[in-house]
Amino acid sequence: MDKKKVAVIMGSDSDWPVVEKAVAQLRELDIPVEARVMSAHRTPEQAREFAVNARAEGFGVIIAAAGKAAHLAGALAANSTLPVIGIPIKSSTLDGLDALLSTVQMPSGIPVATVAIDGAQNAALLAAEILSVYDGELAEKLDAMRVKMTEATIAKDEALQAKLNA
Ligand code: RP5
Repeated sequence: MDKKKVAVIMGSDSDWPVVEKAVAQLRELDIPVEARVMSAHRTPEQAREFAVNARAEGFGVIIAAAGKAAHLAGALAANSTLPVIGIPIKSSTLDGLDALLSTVQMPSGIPVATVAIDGAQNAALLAAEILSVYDGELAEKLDAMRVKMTEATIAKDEALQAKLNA
């Protein structure tokens, strides 16, 4: 079975400094990724076309990052039954709260799994977890990451205890 790709769509190139963390995480896990700038408002036809064809093009998950009145994730989800993960971007005077609410408050029937404001790494990890359902090798990599994280946190606690008890 061919490896499914992850699409990382951002509303503007100004979102890239956040979005690149998702791309980096996916690459680290050897997940094929394509990153595009497409906007629900500025290029609605291109966004729709992309979503309609995404499954046939070999994508397994779509990540959509947008700020302000962030309709990108919802607009992509409206045109595809692939899982869509929304990243609300902090690019406005409202510190991303506008994007969070615009992304998370989807009507019943059209889900968007929304991560934290600027939560690019978690978006990538959630995409990887979805793909890992049918990919044992990827599941092993995710399990190994968790073990490393646990060990790192325990080491931080030990370092703190050593400092406090010195
Ligand atoms: C949103 O508006 C984009 O996702 C970006 O976060 C924000 C600002 O876009 P630019 O004006 O910087 O292109 O659609």
